[in-house]
Amino acid sequence: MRSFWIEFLTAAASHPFPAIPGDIPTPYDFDHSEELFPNVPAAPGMPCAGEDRSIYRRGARRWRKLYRVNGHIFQAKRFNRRAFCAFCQDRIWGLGRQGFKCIQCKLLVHKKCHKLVQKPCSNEHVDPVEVKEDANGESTLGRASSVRSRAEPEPLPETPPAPPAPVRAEDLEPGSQRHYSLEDFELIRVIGRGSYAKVLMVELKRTKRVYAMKVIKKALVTDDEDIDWVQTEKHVFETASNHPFLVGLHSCFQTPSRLFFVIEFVRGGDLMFHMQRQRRLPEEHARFYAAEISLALHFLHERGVIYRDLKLDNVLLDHEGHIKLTDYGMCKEGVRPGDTTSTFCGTPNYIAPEILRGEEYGFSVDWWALGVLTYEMLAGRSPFDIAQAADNPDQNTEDYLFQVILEKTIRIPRSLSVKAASVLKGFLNKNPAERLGCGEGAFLDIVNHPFFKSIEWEMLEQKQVVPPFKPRLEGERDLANFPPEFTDEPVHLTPDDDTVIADIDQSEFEGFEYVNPLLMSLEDCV
Ligand code: ISQ
Repeated sequence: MRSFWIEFLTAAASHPFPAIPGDIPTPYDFDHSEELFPNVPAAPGMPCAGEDRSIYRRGARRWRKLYRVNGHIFQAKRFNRRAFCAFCQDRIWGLGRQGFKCIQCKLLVHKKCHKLVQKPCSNEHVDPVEVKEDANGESTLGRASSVRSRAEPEPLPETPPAPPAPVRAEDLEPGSQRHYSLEDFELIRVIGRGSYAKVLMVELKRTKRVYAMKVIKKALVTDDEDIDWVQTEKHVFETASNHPFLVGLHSCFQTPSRLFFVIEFVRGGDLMFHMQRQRRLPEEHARFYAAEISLALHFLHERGVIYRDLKLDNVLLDHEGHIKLTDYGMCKEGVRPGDTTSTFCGTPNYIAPEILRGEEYGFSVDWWALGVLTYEMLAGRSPFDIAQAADNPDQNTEDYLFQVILEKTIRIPRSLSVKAASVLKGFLNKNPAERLGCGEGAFLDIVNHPFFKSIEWEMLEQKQVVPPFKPRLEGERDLANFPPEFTDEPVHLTPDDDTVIADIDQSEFEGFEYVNPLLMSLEDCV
């Protein structure tokens, strides 16, 4: 059986991140971190003069697995209604994605039966799918949007169930489970935007507390794998709400057209924003952030979660300067020690070699990404920046970047200390079995690495270590640490379009509502 992948989340490029040309051997000097980048891009998302485009805000992507058998292109599918396997005739039933559906001829089969299908794919009217062989002799499809539009949506039930009527928090008895609705919040500003979601700063009217609100259009997540992504994000949020370095969830609710995650608001902006202003960080600062991130990753790993999307944009700073990881949509849950998975996903610059090689992988991919991020903090550029790449179109492609990640020996700037160079080499080992954090000693190897010698890990986890940098903030609602191209955007949500809503299978979102009991009881104290 040959499997191949579709790319389906597109990058959301925006701010420039100034690259420092070459590895200039500068003596280690704290003042370097204070230099402001003098250039201003012509427009948001455009590179500055002399800047390398390779470090930008980029959206994460997930490449979808498809299976080719006898001309069919099968995709894992969840069936909400009665469906029968075209091979064994038995019913395909139960929760989850038990079935496979050919995206061309719509043949439905059990996952267990799909390799046995003898009947060739009958569908002639579908455009040929662009297929590219990959390094493993497997094939890669073009962008998912084109493929998705080819596959007809499942016929909807005649009257799609409406989402549960929103219940206003005030209308319920104190102590009972209360759901929120959009009317409970005042929308204040846009603070971020990704491939699927927009993030707003909002106020809960009753308490006047400020939250971040992630808004996702349901029409963009009607595909099965996208719905899994929403579920995963919600589960991981619930787990994350118990750790100081992970953003926690306040509540979830929905309207006919949108899903809303109400998240704790983290005021200090993200590391991408700060790196854009500081060129590179002193080792002391990078050590602090890398150590707090390590604790957050270790917490997730211990609970069976691979984070899979560590990058500067996903590391937020709170008002004191402690980190908080956000965005759990790429996470893989339910991974036990030694378990592996194989989905090709992540943000290109941070994708580990084992993912690119198409190998099964585990928690190792997060330690690789931490290596890339720590390199960026210390060197002020990506380890995979290619000098003169901007002049050569062949070197500006994603395939070329992947080739560099797989093959290029990483050069560590000579300005870095021996311990910093050693930790970078440890995390950026292309062999996951030998990578720092992945061997016998696992997390203890990180804790005991000489680069982290000055870290008092227990104090750090209790937020008892004073952060090296305190974001400048004038008041609780100061948005100075958020990119103006977001905060200047109008905050309104476009009115619902009935024709779009008619195409949404609302049953997919049943049970999305959630209220974090811990935060609720805090609110009751207000
Ligand atoms: C919380 N606070 C600030 C920004 C955020 C961006 C995404 C998700 C949560 C956030």
